[in-house]
Amino acid sequence: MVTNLPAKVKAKWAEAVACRNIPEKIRLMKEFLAMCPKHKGTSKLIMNVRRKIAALEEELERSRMRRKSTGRHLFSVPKEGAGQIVMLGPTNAGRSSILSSLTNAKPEINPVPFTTRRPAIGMLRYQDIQFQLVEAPALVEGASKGRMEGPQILSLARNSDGLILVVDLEGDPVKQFRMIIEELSNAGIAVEKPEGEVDIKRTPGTGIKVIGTGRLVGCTVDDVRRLLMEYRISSALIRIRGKVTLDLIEESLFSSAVYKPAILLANKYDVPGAEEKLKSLLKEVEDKIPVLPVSCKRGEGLEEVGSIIFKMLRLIRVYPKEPSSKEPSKRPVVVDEGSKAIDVARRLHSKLYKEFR
Ligand SMILES: Nc1nc2c(ncn2[C@@H]2O[C@H](COP(=O)(O)OP(=O)(O)OP(=O)(O)O)[C@@H](O)[C@H]2O)c(=O)[nH]1
Ligand SMILES: [Mg+2]
Repeated sequence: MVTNLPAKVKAKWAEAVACRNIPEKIRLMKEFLAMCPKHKGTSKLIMNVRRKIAALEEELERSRMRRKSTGRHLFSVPKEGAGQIVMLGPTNAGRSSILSSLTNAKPEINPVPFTTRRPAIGMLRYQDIQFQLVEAPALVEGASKGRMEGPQILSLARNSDGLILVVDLEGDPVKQFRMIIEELSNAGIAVEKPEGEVDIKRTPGTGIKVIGTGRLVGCTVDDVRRLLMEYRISSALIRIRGKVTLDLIEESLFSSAVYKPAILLANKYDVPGAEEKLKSLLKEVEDKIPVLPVSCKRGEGLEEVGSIIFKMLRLIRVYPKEPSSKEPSKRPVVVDEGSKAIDVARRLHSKLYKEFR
């Protein structure tokens, strides 16, 4: 069991997490690893910490490179609308064509590979809300190891609210899908829905609170408090979804793995032989994520994308009403399915939010 770590090892982890200086943080994490007992229950944790160290070392290397050359910088796209959806796929799969079919954006569409070099952005209207679609530059094998701006692309995916994976039925869609999943998984991004999810946010002054739609399994909120105190965390919001055990909460302290809901668009459904390739793709994907065959050329299959995204983000719309008016507002506030009135208040007005508390 993960929870058997000795107190001084937990204290070392707390020290590493609190440290803001990257080289020093790496040193403390390595010290933690050296102290950490090695057995079956800690193997996953050790793997996660090693991954964290590797990511920090890479970040350090990148910032050194940035200082040397001004050409490289992070892609960052400020969020707009009810959710930011990043489109990922190999070159020429048709990401720009899909973006241009679904939104007002006019990215360059071209048979020449690697046409899109910077994120291209458009807004997709769905009923009375909008989603922000972001076409990431093409993902290549080895992206997670640094190839072709891979780390920047994967960090766009990590910061998104959901993903549209794009493969094409002209090439080998199974191979393309495996490549995307492999690169995402190397970067600690999962697209298959886990049984339980934990998101821990340090929030000074609130104490330990467990929120969200999930259920604690085999433990109580007091057990969670005790566990976090061992890691010197006395104040945090723990958002849970699905079935969450104490082990999962402890694991999430060491792992920066995230889950992103995703759909897979199999584009170029119009080409000869597409039907057969789609069958192999469906077999490969099983029911991990929804697959939608589409053709930008014929304008087919894309109508459902908005409603699928809405469902996949598990959103609900709330129509607030001003006390002075009879009718509710026509502009909804969009929040998570598991949200409470306080979350709506937070989105509406920070003053209202403070008063609510
Ligand atoms: N037959 C067919 N061709 C398509 C379809 N969608 C896109 N294409 C063609 O595929 C080529 C690449 O399309 P893009 O939309 O530029 O692909 P991309 O994924 O954005 O590619 P890069 O940004 O260059 O990595 C273009 O020549 C498109 O005309 C489709 O549904 N059917
Ligand atoms: Mg493109």
